[in-house]
Amino acid sequence: MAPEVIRHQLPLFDEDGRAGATDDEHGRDLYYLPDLPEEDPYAAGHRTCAGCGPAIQYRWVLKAAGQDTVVAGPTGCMYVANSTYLCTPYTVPWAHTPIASGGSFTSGMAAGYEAMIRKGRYPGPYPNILVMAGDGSASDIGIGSISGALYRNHDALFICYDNECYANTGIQVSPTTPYAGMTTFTPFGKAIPEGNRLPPKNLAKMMAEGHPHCYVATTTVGYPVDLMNKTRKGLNHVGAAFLHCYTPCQKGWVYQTSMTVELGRRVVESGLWPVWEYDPAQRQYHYFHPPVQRPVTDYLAMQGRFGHMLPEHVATTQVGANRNWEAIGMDVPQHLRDLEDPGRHQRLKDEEYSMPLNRGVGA
Ligand SMILES: Cc1ncc(C[n+]2csc(CCOP(=O)(O)OP(=O)(O)O)c2C)c(N)n1
Ligand code: SF4
Ligand SMILES: [Mg+2]
Repeated sequence: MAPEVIRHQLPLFDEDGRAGATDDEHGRDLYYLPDLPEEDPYAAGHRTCAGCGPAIQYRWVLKAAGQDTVVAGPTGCMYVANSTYLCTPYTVPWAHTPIASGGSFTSGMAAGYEAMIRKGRYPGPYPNILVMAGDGSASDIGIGSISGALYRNHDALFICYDNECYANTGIQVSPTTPYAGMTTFTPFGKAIPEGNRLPPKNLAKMMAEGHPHCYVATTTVGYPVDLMNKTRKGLNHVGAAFLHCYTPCQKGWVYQTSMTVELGRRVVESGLWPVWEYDPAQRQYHYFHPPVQRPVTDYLAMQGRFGHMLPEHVATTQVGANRNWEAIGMDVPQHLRDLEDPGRHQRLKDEEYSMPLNRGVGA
């Protein structure tokens, strides 16, 4: 009889009702961290920019996954900056894949381990198998291979680290670049004053709606325990899982280096990044309701990529945020409804809105 495939069951970290965090002046607990593993499969030695959101995500994900893990990474910043000749931060097996093949490569790893264990050629247990692909890869060039892997239900975790641009090739627009986000391919000017005219692709909802048997969730680097627990839930799920993680790109978005995690909170608190989990057993979405609801300007004004926005562009972004609040079952306070009126805004770069931060690109 073929040997049984034994799978890991990773325990969840205690969130103690504090995943949303709470005890600064907005009621957020900024410093809550339960006992975390000391191991760091993503160790020092990478060459990403200071404050790089994807690097923070990689570290937390691999801390949660642990040493019995194999990782794939399609082309992008997190391939290039992490695999300089003879130097890598990984203490677990890692492989680079072409940008379009993160899904198919990872399917192959999953199928290969299953087959080797059943044939008695690998002792097991079945390792944690995951791929971390950029938004250009996961939502654009490689979306077909990831969708195929989810559909076939390979037992692996497929993660999109979303820095909302093709960063590695010079901050070009990607399908997840937000409306009015300036990139090198969407400069603002007289003809197109908002820079990027299109709303971002709703990648995670596409994955959940299109593959209803898969575990799907969204998260951000602003909520490390949530990110690590969703990593573990995705790995514990027998079958395919997809995680969409918001990861600021310091170089492309132009903000103060120390603000990466704060951005990960504010994008949620301004209604621009709903955090949720899709449970395939119940076929239900569970939405996180943050304790704070902010105007979108609290988020936009921290970043140089939005520094060119005119009142009507800010109002358009607020409209989108307000519809997101409704979609996740939260009331929209009157002061946020009022901000749908362009007349309520000034040009974003007016100091009234800004934090004392780098205004760089577009300022
Ligand atoms: C088929 C193909 N097209 C284009 C490229 C060039 N390329 C290398 S990295 C990269 C950016 C990838 O963007 P993303 O997946 O979002 O990762 P990031 O660089 O933002 O981390 C591109 C376009 C490539 N390697 N392969
Ligand atoms: S360009 Fe952006 S994603 Fe790439 S290493 Fe720098 S901060 Fe990270
Ligand atoms: Mg990217």
